[in-house]
Amino acid sequence: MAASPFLSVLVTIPLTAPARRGPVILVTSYETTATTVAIIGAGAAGLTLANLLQRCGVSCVVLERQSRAYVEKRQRAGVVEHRAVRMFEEWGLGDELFAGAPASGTIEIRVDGAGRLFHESEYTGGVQSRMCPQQILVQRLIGTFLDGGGDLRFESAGVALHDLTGDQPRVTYQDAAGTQHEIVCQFVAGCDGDHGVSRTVVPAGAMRTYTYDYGIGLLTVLADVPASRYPLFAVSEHGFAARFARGPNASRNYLQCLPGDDLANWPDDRFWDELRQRVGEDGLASGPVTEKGIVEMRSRVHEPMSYGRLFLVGDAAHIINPMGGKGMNLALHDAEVLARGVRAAVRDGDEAPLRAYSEICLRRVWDHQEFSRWMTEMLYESGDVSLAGPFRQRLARARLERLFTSRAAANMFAELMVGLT
Ligand code: RFL
Repeated sequence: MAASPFLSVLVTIPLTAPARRGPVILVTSYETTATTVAIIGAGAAGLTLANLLQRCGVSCVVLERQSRAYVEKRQRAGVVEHRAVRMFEEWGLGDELFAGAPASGTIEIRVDGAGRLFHESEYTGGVQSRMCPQQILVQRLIGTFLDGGGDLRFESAGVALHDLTGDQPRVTYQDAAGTQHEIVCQFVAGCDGDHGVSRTVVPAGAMRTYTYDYGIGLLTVLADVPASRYPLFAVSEHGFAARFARGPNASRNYLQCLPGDDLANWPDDRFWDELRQRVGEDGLASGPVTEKGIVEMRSRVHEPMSYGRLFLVGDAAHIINPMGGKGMNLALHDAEVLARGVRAAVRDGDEAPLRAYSEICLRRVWDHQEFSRWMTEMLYESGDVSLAGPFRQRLARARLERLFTSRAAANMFAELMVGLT
């Protein structure tokens, strides 16, 4: 169903007009589009929602602040969990999105330089996640949406949300040529990440925020050098380190660092030396560093994930520390729950699924927040004894050992990693 553009005019009369020349009338013309869902943000969440709505014939317009080139290059996550792969397959998008994406069924956990492989698929009945760098997923989601005639507007500036508690919310913005636009819709999907505009319009008191600060810093380095053979988690007295593939010739590397650490403390040479020491590989090859940053290990959840006809999706509603690789996967889950809710409301006049949106999503969000915290404590405390002391270090190592000695423990870990439930 295509969006329908028409033109509307907003007349603004200033309160204090010059007396002698009569009132000045400022005319702001808007190009107006009517659609069912206005989607703010073309990240993993917004683009997934847009594609699913397109598949069920519900019109939508996607507004993205950045350029297409920018969003198609932004590298973050690397693994799409099995549940999300299955979800895309069920919506008929599996082939387009995951062509050539290898399965991800084994991880390596290295303690003091001694590595052991954990074959997730042994505990999941052979079910595996897929390795698909986030920017590739985004590129493909953009391609499928546009190929299907989708309305996706890059470089949309000054997005503002209006009338969210009425029957007909509106979204206004300005395009790159300076033209003012207005989208009149039934629902607004705030898919604009943690620093977007959508959540900021929710009045104080209408939403509760839960925050957890791990008190740890995490240096993340993207480099043009292949990763280790398997996703690698390394634990040692020198601190935590991890390496993951981001395509065949690139890797995202992580090093535990001090909270509030400064990037200036991490010249490339120091980073590579420290990585070699922590993974116990003197010969580990270095390569050109393409991005470097420090992530504060922090998690946050905003409840409920909706306000009036605004629905927050993905990072706009919750952020999770990178341990366990759940941020993008939660965003994909939210998007599907919302797509189903909108479809029921539009097609069947049934708004009950939309009313349940927040509750359904939050169940998974909290489950994965718990997993992420559990995994973070186990891996970080197993290594750096200064984090929680020698007694807890021994406890953390016992917990880690259990993954290789208890089938029940291994099942739980594998299920959560792969996103079976
Ligand atoms: P995104 O991807 O941030 O997309 C939001 C989009 O909204 C746009 N936007 C606006 N557009 C219009 N008007 C405005 N006012 C706007 N404000 C913002 C932005 O330009 C952007 O295009 O949020 P989304 O879609 O909810 O997706 C969430 C995921 O991106 C995020 O959870 C993951 O990247 C987190 N994450 C990881 N998740 C995983 O599942 N596995 C991982 O291995 C993983 N690694 C990572 C990560 C996040 C990282 N960062 C950001 C610290 C590694 C890193 C380094």
